[in-house]
Amino acid sequence: MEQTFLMVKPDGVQRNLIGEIVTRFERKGFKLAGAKLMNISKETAEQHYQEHNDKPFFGELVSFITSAPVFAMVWEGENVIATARQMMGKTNPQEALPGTIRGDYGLTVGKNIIHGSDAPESAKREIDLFFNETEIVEFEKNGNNWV
Ligand code: FUP
Repeated sequence: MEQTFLMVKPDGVQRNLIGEIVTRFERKGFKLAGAKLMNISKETAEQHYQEHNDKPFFGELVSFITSAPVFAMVWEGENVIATARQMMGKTNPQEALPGTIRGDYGLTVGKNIIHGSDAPESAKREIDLFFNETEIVEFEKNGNNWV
């Protein structure tokens, strides 16, 4: 089954949005396969955002994501990578539609509440960067057969 890496960023954790965000993905029908509250090291942050390392906002990005705990998650389900991106909304919360997480709760592009992998390759890379094998739980869920 397809998996994606989602992360409530420091602003989302500070604003008590972990529960709200988890609820949205649960209600949609996805299955939580791993989750932890953690501080990200500078090295992990730089690896995570490696595609942006030549951008002017790279320094700010790394210092923001390491400034306070994040809530890292692995979610599972049919087409979860693309669907989670739709549920998050556009990168800039000013362009994100109401009903999306960034559209409902975000104000600026620097503090946009949530991260989600954008493709199968980045999902695999990001899951491997943040989770070891024992932290990903394989289990059957009663009532999940309808999806
Ligand atoms: P997304 O995949 O939607 O998280 O967006 P990107 O990978 O393009 O950007 C990663 C993060 O960089 C964003 F969440 C916020 C930050 N960013 C800026 O601060 N300024 C920009 O102009 C673009 C992105």
